[in-house]
Amino acid sequence: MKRPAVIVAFVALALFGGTAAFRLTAASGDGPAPLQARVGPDYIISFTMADGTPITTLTAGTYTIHAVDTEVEHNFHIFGPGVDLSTGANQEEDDLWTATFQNNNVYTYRCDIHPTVLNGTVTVGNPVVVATVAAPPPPTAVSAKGSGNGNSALTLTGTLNATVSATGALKLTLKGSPVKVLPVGNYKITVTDSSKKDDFVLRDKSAGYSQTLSAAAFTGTKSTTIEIAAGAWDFFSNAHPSVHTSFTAK
Ligand SMILES: [Cu+2]
Repeated sequence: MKRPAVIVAFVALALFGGTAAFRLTAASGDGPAPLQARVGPDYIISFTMADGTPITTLTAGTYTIHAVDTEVEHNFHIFGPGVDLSTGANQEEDDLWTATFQNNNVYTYRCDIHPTVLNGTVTVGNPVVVATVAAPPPPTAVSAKGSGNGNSALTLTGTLNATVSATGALKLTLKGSPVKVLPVGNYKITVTDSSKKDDFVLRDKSAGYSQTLSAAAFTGTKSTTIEIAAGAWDFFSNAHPSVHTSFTAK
């Protein structure tokens, strides 16, 4: 068996000049050089081409793997779709494996005893990566303009007081005075609602947007932070929407 192989190798060297890869091919009999799977000495795991180049990607196909496990305390385990090969955990080994890597998959190799320290992956083709969907942010107070809303870093321009009387009269005041012209900015609006029939709706007429600050059935006090953008605003109750009070923000 030895003699014919050596003869083939010499003939091939004469013909092609003999690259390192070719010599390995000739030495192993047939097919491409085996991939090198190695664990140990010490805390080292590697999966490389015959020339020592680390393998991170691989073309789908069938390969020979030369697995060398030099430490009793480690093993080399490679697994993924169609592949599950391992050296023994309590022994040293020198194996030749055949593995078929399927397209568009990720394969993992590791020491099963030290999986978080000794591990690696090989990507074959273009596997679909399932994106981790971030949890939606917690709900925050609503802004009439949809910006700066509920942000704790928000700079408040002022605090407005809104009231709904027991008889359904609505007021919006700043420092005790009815709001007629308001500087543009972010306002905390505290609504005190004493009516079970009336709501308090704040409307940005320029933007065509309205927000209910206090629902009809609600009585009590609640606060909302709202960005008041430049334009014409008013507020009213849906119990009697024809009665509305306007103000301007600028
Ligand atoms: Cu280990």
